[in-house]
Amino acid sequence: MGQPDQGDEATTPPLGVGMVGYAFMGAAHSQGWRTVGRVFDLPLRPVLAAVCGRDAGAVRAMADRHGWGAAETDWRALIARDDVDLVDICTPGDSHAEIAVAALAAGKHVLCEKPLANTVAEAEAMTAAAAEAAGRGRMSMVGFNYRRLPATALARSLVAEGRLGRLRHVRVTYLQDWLTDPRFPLTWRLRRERAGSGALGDLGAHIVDLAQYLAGEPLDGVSALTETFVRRRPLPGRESGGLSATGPAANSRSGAVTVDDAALFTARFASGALASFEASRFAAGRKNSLRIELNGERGSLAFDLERLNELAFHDHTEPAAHAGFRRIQVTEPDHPYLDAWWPPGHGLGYEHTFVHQARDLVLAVAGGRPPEPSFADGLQVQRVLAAVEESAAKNSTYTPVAV
Ligand code: SOE
Repeated sequence: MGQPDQGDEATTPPLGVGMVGYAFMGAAHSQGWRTVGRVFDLPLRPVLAAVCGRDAGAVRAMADRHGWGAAETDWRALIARDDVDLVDICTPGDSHAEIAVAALAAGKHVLCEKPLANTVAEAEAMTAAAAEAAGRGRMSMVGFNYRRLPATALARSLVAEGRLGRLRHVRVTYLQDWLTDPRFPLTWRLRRERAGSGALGDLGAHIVDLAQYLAGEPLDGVSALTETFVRRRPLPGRESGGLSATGPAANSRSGAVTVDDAALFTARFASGALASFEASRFAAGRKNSLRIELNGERGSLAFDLERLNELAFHDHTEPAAHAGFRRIQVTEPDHPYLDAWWPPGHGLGYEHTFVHQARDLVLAVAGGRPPEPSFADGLQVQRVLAAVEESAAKNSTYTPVAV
């Protein structure tokens, strides 16, 4: 078990990684840690030291499959290991704060999956711990991985260069459809005590961060609607049955869904630019569809995760006769991250965002430079999510149409 070290073992110091959690994000992060040293020349050599999960058999199998040197069943034992320098938290949100604060106190660097936490209070505690740890040279970062696509990184540079001019609009949607079927069981993502919120925290966190990152400024306020379309679901581990002539197979044991299925909100940036956000798990036919468009006085940008090697750019300063959105293939060596990969025209994928995330964190740790997005950035997103839930609960701006 264990993996051949990446990079030149003789001269490149190791950076021992310990990961807590081993499901979808655990697999994606493993791919990133395993690949990054084989693609990028780094000052530190990531070593997949240990992975932690409660099920001993499952975490051992995962360690074998993904090349982790050891398997642990207690995250406290993992952060105590001398061969772990950086703790990567890939668990549901209800354990982010406890693990991150303990890992930082133990002198480890920390990467924490999004959203940073399940509550603002937890995110504040994590941010305070991260600030204290930074004074000891320990870095911390939140895993908003969609910042690390070449196309979104290019979009950020174009906005920062002023190619859009004064921003007027940002409109962004993040749509999935895995909950459309009412028979999907009541997994942890549908329980507030585990996930903190539903589509809002899972998908909405990504698009709030991405919108603020690309705009280069924070949101100032929101007005929101949220909805839970299916309020009870079959408990996991029971045959939910298939659709039959009489509808979903009856299942005597079901539980309450305690999070949102969809969140829609309008918002205003500090500069006065207006924004609209939509996050849903009921957009039938949309599997992992994130689309964002920015409109400024001098131009517009549009990105579609389903065409993630492309960026659409419209230069509004060009004569109207031949202006319009042009499709930039973001695969040139001088585009972000691309010089380490393939020749122009050979695209990347979703998994490469985790390789780039690992690269940027390793460079920050080696350079002693706090990475972005920081825990403070994650806290700001958490505060936007809390404002969305408060607005939706107050329902204050919702005006019924007169009949
Ligand atoms: C939700 O299904 C999910 O896995 C998110 O949790 C991830 O953050 C996103 O990248 C893909 O979809």
